[in-house]
Formats: sequence, structure tokens, C-alpha cells
Amino acid sequence: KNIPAAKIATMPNTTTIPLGASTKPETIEDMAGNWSNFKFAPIHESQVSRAMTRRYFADLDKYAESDIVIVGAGSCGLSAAYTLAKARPDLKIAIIEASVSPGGGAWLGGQLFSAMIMRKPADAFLREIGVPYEDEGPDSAYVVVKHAALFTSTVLSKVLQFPNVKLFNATAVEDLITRTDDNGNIRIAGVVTNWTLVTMHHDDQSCMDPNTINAPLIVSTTGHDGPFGAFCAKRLVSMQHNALPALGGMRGLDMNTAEDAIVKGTREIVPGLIIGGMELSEVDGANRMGPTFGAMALSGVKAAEEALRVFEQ
Ligand code: AHZ
Repeated sequence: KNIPAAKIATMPNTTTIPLGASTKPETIEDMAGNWSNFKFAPIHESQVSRAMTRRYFADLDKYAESDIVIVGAGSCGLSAAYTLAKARPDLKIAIIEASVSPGGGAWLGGQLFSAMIMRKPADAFLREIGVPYEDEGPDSAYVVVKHAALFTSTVLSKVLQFPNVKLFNATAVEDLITRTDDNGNIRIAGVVTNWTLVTMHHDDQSCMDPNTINAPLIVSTTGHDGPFGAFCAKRLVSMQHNALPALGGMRGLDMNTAEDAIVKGTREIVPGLIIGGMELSEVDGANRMGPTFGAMALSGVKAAEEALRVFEQ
């Protein structure tokens, strides 16, 4: 309000500046060696704000009623999202990720090591998404991706390019929407969300009610118990859902049993809620597998298959 009227009159008209109006030269090669004449396309700050906010709020509006919500964008959730979005481009798929950075624990292979181990036959998923890997031979039980970030960034970039997928990151699922039929059976009918920073401050700030997304099907892949982990499984227990009276509790590490159990066990736990990845270890009392990621990719594939089966019923 302190800007003089004359100055405002000389500001570019925000509605008529086409974005990129003066972006000549058009290629990086054109720019090389010509930096003294370099200039960005002129812009008014509100154009930037509006370009972001109108898309975000349009997405909130569009995905308030989704077909499938995936909770947690770790290796399992992203693999599920990829498989689902590819199989059914007609479905609206919202991914809710509590962290600013999607990927969960899949940015490193284990401890602080770069290489990611995928036990065979999960190498099929790497071929599907086009991630190169080393194979130590036909007798080897595993293949190696040279950096876990290569897997995660590839599957993430593919998921984000599907036009029917929206990732809401920095957003936490903080409750489930439920419906009870005349016989007292509970069906999950959506998720209750909030900005993660808000969710983290419910103890010291008041009146921060959440937002909602309705969906007939939720795929929860929030990982094992941790600051946010195993969220939907824990919520089923706390709401005294008779299908999950108590958590099984993740067991100690046993690669051989853990990976098979997680893939095979990925299923609809209660009507409307599929649980996969390491969240399932908390439901079933399955072992952990440590730094081998094949079960996460294939649990994601199975979660997608289960989702499509339920959806197509
Ligand atoms: O931020 C979490 C992470 O990105 C997200 N998340 C958790 N709670 C959430 C909530 N709302 C929204 N309430 C939430 N997002 O879920 C993601 C979980 O990713 P992850 O990598 O922790 O789980 P995963 O099951 O996809 O992969 C597990 C990888 C592991 S753990 C393990 C072991 O401990 O032995 N071994 C493997 C391979």
C-alpha cells in the first residue's frame, strides 16, 4: 500500500505478460558465450504466486474426491502409484506424503551406503521402470542399483508425470474417514489430512482443524513404527476396529522370511484399506528385512493389483 500510484501504473500488467514472452534465445547452446545480452522474461511477483496457488487449489478441489489415496510415498507407495497409474489412467490417484521430500527410506541403500540391493525376482520392476543395475551372475540372489537415489528419483519422476496422479507432500494423514453400515461393519472412506507442520503442533496450538479427501480405497504404505510410521494400522487399533484389535509388532531381522511375507501379505486389511510395505510388518508381526528393497517394489505392485481387484468388483 506504500507504492506510489505512478509507480503502480508503470508495473507490467500481470494479466497480459505471456510467461516466457522474451525467452529468446531458445536453446542453451544459443545462450552460451552471449551472457552480456542475457535477460530473463520480465515478471511481476504476483504472477508467480498465482501460477502456484491456483494450480494447488485446483488440485485440492479436484482430488477432494479421489478414486485411490496412497498414504506414504516411500519405495512401496511409489511402486504402487506407478503400477496403478499405468494400469488405470482413468483413475484419480492422490498421494499424501508427510515429509517434504518423497522417497521415505529409499534415498540410501542401508546405513549411509549408496548401493541399493534388490533381491531377485524384483529386478523385473527395475526393468519395468528402466533403472539400470548390475547383476553378479545367474547364481546371484540379488541385483545392485548403483545408487538408491537412482531408483527413487526414477520411479518418482515417472509417477509425477502421470496426468492422473497428484502428490501432496508436506501433508500428513492424521485420521481416517469411516462409514458404518447397519450391521456395524466399518468401511474406510477417505483420509483426514493436514499440513505436516500443523499436525506436529496440535499439542501447542489450538483450532487447527484438518482437511479431508474422500476415496473408496486407501493404500497405506507408511512404513514401520516411527515418528509417523504405521499410521493407518495404529489408527485401526486405536479406533478398536475388530479386524485389527492389536498390532502384531514388527519382528527382528530375517531377510529370507521377511521379504516373502510382506509381498504375499499385502492385502485389504479392512474394507477400503490396503496395507503394504513395512507398515504390514506391524500388522502381521512380520520380520524386517533390513537393506533389501525388492519386497517394497513388489509389495507396491501387489497393493496396486489388490486395489484394482477391489476397484473392479
Ligand atoms: O514420511 C513417510 C515416508 O515417506 C510417509 N508417512 C508416514 N506416515 C505418514 C502419514 N501421512 C503421510 N501419516 C506418511 N505420509 O510414509 C513413507 C514411508 O516410507 P518408508 O520408506 O518408511 O516405508 P516403505 O514401507 O515404503 O519402505 C520401507 C523400507 C525398509 S524399512 C526396512 C527395515 O527397517 O528393515 N527395510 C526396508 C527395505
